[in-house]
Amino acid sequence: MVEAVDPDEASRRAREAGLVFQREDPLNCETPLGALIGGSVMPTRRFYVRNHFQIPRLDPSSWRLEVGGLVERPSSLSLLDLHNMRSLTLTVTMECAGNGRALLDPPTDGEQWGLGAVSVAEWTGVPLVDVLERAGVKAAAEEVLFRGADGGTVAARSGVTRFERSLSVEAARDPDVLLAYAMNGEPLPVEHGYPLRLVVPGWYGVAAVKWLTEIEAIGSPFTGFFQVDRYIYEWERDRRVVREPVTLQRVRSLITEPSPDGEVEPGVLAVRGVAWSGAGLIARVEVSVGDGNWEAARLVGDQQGYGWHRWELITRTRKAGGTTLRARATDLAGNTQPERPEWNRLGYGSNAIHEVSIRVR
Ligand SMILES: Nc1nc2c(c(=O)[nH]1)N[C@H]1C(S)=C(S)[C@@H](COP(=O)(O)O)O[C@H]1N2
Ligand SMILES: [Mo]
Repeated sequence: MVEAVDPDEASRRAREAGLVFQREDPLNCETPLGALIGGSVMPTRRFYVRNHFQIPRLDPSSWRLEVGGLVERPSSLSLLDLHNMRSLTLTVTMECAGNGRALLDPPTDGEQWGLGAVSVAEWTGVPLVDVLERAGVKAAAEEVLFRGADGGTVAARSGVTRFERSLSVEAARDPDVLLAYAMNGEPLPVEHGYPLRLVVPGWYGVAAVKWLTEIEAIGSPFTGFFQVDRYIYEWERDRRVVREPVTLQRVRSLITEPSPDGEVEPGVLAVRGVAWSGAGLIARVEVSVGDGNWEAARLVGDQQGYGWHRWELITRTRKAGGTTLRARATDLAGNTQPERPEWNRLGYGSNAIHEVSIRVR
């Protein structure tokens, strides 16, 4: 196995940045809600971290990306080779499929994420399709498999399981899927996949394999642990369990201001937040104050690429005392947030309407 980053070192950095801890080892922490507002990207040190295993420390001089399997021209690319290829920079929202899991009732297994397992960054790298074209994916290939350098033991599987995920050849050929080596204009930090990670715009974060070392074109559907044992919705529909892979981020908005349990002055009330969806741009965000009607919030500025859309509603407080703010986003594909999260056994895609309690003085 490769050398691991000292867990104390990684958690000290996360603590200094004010991240909210789920677990120290492997390091898992979320962005504080109030930090989600402000810019169109999240400063890198405050970007949430989701790791299944210890963080591998890869040596950039010996690191290679092996491209093989069902391809005409297997290759081994160095970082310099990748830097010398066409680059693309995209603003992309990353969200863990487990974001909001703590709101599920009854609780499910898995990290009990609040609502901060989401962030936006500007990612720079080589379009994956360019690397696939160079290698020449054979017609017999069905999927492209991405292998990270990290691994460990997992439930009900023997030996060491690497972090591996696949995409269909069609999804992998999307011109915006990146082999990213930079985040917010700097080399990827070790927590976020140094020296190379996949970024799949619109998809839940699990697709974005960090510490990438191998790409393999394969002829049948991949059945690894993180593909079929986890990151699967198990919905109950008509008394039957339906299994469906976790793919696109479900539409969601978050209220970032005022902060939960905050106190506000009577009179003018500014409600602000962010909204995003993997299925398309945000069409509208509506806010309700107390038991009031839904009011349309204003979408602020342009949405940057696949980043989130900031929104605000300037309204008035109704009366003194406790009240509830709710925000509901709808995307251009017509998806809207449900009143209650749709419970599923492994607790993914919990995107119910965000509710924040405040007190009017
Ligand atoms: N190699 C590897 N890649 C990984 C993971 C991992 O544990 N190992 N976690 C995935 C999950 S579930 C998420 S949500 C994102 C989180 O990326 P971040 O830590 O940069 O926020 O990385 C994905 N890529
Ligand atoms: Mo995730």
